[in-house]
Amino acid sequence: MTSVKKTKKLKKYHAASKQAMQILRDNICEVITQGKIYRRTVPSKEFYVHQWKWDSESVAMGLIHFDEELAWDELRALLAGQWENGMIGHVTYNKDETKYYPQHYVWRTEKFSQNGIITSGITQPPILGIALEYLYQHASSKQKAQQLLAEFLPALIKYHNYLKAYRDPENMGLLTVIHPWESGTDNSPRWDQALLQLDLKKIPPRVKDDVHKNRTDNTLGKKSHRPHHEDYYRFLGLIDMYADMNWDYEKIVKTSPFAVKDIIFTSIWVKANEALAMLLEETGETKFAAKYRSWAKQSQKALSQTWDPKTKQFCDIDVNNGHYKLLHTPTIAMFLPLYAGAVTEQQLDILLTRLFNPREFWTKYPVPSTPANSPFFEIARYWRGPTWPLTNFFIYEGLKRYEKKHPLTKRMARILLEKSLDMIVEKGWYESFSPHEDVGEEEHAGFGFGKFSWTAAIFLQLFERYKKALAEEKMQKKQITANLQQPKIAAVLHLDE
Ligand code: 9WN
Repeated sequence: MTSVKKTKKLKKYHAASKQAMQILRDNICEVITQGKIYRRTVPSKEFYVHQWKWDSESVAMGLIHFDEELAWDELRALLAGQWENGMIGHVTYNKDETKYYPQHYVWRTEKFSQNGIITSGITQPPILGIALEYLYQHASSKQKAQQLLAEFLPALIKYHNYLKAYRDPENMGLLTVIHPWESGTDNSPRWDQALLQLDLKKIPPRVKDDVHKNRTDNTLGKKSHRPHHEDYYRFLGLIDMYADMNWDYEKIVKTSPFAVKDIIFTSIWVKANEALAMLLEETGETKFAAKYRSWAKQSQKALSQTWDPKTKQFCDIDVNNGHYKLLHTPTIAMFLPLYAGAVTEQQLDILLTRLFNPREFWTKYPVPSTPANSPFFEIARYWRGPTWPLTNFFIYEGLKRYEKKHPLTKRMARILLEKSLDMIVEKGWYESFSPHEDVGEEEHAGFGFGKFSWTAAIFLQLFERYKKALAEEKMQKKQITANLQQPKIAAVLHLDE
């Protein structure tokens, strides 16, 4: 790219980053509970009017680039609803809002609420530690950041201890999710097979009636972008079953028809433990840090063992009823072990061949959540096809983690970075995106709800990385020019002698 083109692009991204900041500011909601004010960013005012855990953790990492206080407040509001046992709900509800389905009462979790804050009874991928480390690294005052660590670390430790105790009861290093919503990739084909174990006939009619009468996502949003009714029966059926078990996680993990070792969740868990250990070392707690480093190492090893040589990919594992069954449907999940540093050289070769195959994952706007040539691929339906900025962010970071191990990774990471930014700038601030070129047809645009906080926050983070990459490239160019000039200078000097 010529330097004129580069400058033009930089200007375009810069203007878009201003829009991203505005979206984040506009999506902040102040909620007063028991006399305390909480500032929370909602994913989109069009539908998602509460606080979502992994959205919020990503949003905090976007906010830190222009308003530090807002960034810490975001996590503060999230942690205010943490349960006594350490669980952090995937949704922190605003009781005054009714737009979103399911509403708070569906969960029957009032008795576990803290500070009067009602949350769901399931969690989401554990980005919290990664977000805390990011905020700490980007804080303008190290002294203040140290104080903030003292405030936030106990909650993070409690959350990690909850996950280890209840989601890895076998101590095998792989974490169990008990609901597709916990994985964050709700209707991904990765769960199709496991979900079949929840017999639709066994779901109480009142649960199905509730879905029929009260579901709002497919009326406020486009039906073709959203999961099917049958998915919702199962999503709500599981919630009802767990509420009947009084949210006893030991029992739920043992007996639920949906209990799966999730490789996305576990890959993020590895990074989050590395981050927690680093933060503990920063505060002088070296011995304590070793425990979380060992959890990260254990999970790294366990992830590498989920590789299936037949299908040549990492696999989730269905652990329902104590049977361990690999789930083979190929999805974006297979690349997350890169982020965790759990990939051998041979596996890396295979993964890169699949990632850079235009028929599978390397589309015009990679990386689609389901391979473009898969029989399960549906261009606009949520996690069954569209490209999502957050998963692109993880894959980008994963490729960077391996940049010294394979000549292709650095170049491809750089291309993915630019394609992700272009996708958002060209298609808009949507929830997810068509992996194909926008040729003016609806199915090639952005999908889901608009003015999306997550997309804005990831844009800001990716833009930071883009600026850093440009600066590095400039330095390298300078270095090369200097090296080239070296012999000439020598020759000149020689002549002078
Ligand atoms: C259920 C908020 C959330 C994301 C999830 C995404 C979607 C919720 C829904 O929206 O899930 O949690 O109602 O569809 O799948 O990843 O956190 O943006």
